[in-house]
Amino acid sequence: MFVSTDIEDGILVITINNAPVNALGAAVRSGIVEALDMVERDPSIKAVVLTGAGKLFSAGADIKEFGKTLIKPYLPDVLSRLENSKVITVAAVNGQSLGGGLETALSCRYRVASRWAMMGLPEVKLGLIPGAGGTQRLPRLIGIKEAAAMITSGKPINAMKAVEIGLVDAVAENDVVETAVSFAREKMKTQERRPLAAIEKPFDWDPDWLEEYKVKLINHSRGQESPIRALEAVRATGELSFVDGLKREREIFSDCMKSPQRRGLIHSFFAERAAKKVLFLEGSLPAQVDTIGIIGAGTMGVGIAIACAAGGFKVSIVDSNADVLSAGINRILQSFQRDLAKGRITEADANILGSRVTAMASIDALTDADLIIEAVVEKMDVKKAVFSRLDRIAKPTAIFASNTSYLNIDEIAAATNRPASVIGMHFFSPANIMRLLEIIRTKEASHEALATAVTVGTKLNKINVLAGVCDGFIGNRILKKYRLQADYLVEDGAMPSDVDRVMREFGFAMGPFQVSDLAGLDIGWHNRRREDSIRDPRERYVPIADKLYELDRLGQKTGAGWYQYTPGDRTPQIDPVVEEVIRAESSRKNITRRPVDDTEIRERIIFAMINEGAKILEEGIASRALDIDLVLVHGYGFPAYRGGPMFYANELGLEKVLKKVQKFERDDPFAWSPSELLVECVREKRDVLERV
Ligand code: 3H9
Repeated sequence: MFVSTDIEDGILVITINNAPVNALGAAVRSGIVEALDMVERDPSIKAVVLTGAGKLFSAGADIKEFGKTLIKPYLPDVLSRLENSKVITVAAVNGQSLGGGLETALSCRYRVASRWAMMGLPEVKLGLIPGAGGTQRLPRLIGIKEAAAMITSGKPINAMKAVEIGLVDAVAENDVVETAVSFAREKMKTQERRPLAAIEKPFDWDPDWLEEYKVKLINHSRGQESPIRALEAVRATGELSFVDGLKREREIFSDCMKSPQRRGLIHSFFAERAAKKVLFLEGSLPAQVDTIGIIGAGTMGVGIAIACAAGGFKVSIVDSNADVLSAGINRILQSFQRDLAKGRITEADANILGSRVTAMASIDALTDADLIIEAVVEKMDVKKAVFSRLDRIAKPTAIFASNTSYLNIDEIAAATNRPASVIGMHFFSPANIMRLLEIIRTKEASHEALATAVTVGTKLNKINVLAGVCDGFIGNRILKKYRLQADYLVEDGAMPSDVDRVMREFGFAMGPFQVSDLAGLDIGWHNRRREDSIRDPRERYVPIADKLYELDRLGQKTGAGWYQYTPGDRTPQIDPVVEEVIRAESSRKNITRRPVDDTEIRERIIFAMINEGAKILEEGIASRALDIDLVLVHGYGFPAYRGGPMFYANELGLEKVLKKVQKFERDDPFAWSPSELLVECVREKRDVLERV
């Protein structure tokens, strides 16, 4: 039974019951229509209260139906019937009400919400726009400005905000359905409110404001089309009748449904959900973790500590340098105070969070930690010394994790007598904000240790991706190929600003050279020095970044790097000095600089990422293509609307990708050896890059 009904003294309570999220699939839509038929047939029914079973009202349309033939009744028609019901209708919004779920609530005459209800129209995050009247009804209810913000951002709002802006009529103190029933009884006595469809246009209709908003939105959307298309539909509320506005909304919705961006974003949505399921760990019991020890109170250690405290763990943070430790603790406490000032948490929450964190001067104090995360300097000998010390002092059941970004954790694990308890937990900076967590499966890691990291990561609200040991794991290994191609392109004839622009046009927030200026050229320099001893002599080496480093051009922090900056302004400006360094380097290597067009820039960088991703799969470093996509989207700014490099490769066609890789290989065989998996997929005409 996808929809149940219950008549209580003239009030029909309709409950959507479609676990896990009350999606509005065909059976639910039919169920609502049947319930509305009851209202038509039974004159004793004077009002309808519509709610959801369990914790949610409804997560909206059933995303699994997208791309398939649609089954009647269609949601817009169902909602039009609901809106035109001859009796009073009240939505009892018992929990999350998203997308079509909120559109359903908007088609009721009144809305009562529980205190924990969240309401939003997140369709743009799926590459769509609301397609069941949301763009037409919401602005008529709360005004064009609030509605445009909700619809184009996709962000949900809470019940307090909803009542403040008039999205809901009341917030229930107790049971929301009982409150909605009483509310309906009250409203039965008074004159009924008009349906939203009957309102001519939003009360704050302002085409000039919309135009300004659109300009900001285009700048902010980085090539993602759905927010701009959604605004186009919102605009119809002031320019067209309700009926024609609905038609406009429908046309745009159908356009978006066919777009590759919709496919990319829905791939990202399901990939995130799939990341919660790590098949080979199913059935493995995680260890009980109450206290997490963190070694190192620098930027990473501090971020990890904030995330762990927010995840409900007791945190002991250690640094042998007393100044660093006290600065670290201050930064942790300040971060809770900032959240308090921004209204994200209450004072009581801030105090609880603060009380969870303890500063320790020595590793030796971590005797009762259940999980210990090391975040010290990236030097193998330092890390080995830390782990060997831990081995002596930590309790036998403790699990050790290294936050290294590159180093061989098998080697670190070998410095202990319990390698099965050693894994990697590679956080991304700032660790309390970035959602990605690479969990590194060392050669001897026990399932218990890995399952523990997954459970802790989930409590920290991270997207967990398992990766094997190799230089840079998934993300930094692919990033290296990206960076190398960017450097080669510059040596061959492009300028950093060309490469950065093409990557921004592809959807990255910043190009590689801008990122380098932001991070600091010293980071790359140290990393290259680390690689000097392991770099294959056949690899083409571009020393331009070293030359800039030697000129003390460390990026934004020194006012000059790949670009120059005027004080107090982060806008990168092209610098003739850099162009001179680049030209001199090309000439020193006898490279005849040539025009490099945008397609070549894009393909060399993106195809290098795809080829490396395929190698990572073929070697078993990642077990699923979607894991690689998640890492690049959530850790490296790959545009989510392109799905990630592996999804994008499938969309382009693997044969096309392989042909180009083989063409590039002719110029630089070492950089471009094609992945065997890629070759195999093309040979076997498999259109999905996945090990089978
Ligand atoms: C829309 O409404 C279009 C309309 O405007 C117009 C139509 C004409 N459908 O996330 P979780 C599955 S577009 C189908 O892990 P949580 C999900 O895949 C829709 N399935 O739980 C997972 O399945 P599995 C606009 C869905 O508690 C399971 O439910 N709505 C849907 O962490 C649990 O999900 C949205 O964009 C769905 N709509 O978070 C809301 N939603 O177990 C999308 C979820 O097999 N949903 N599933 O892996 C969400 O944001 C979160 O799921 C929610 C719960 C916050 C609701």
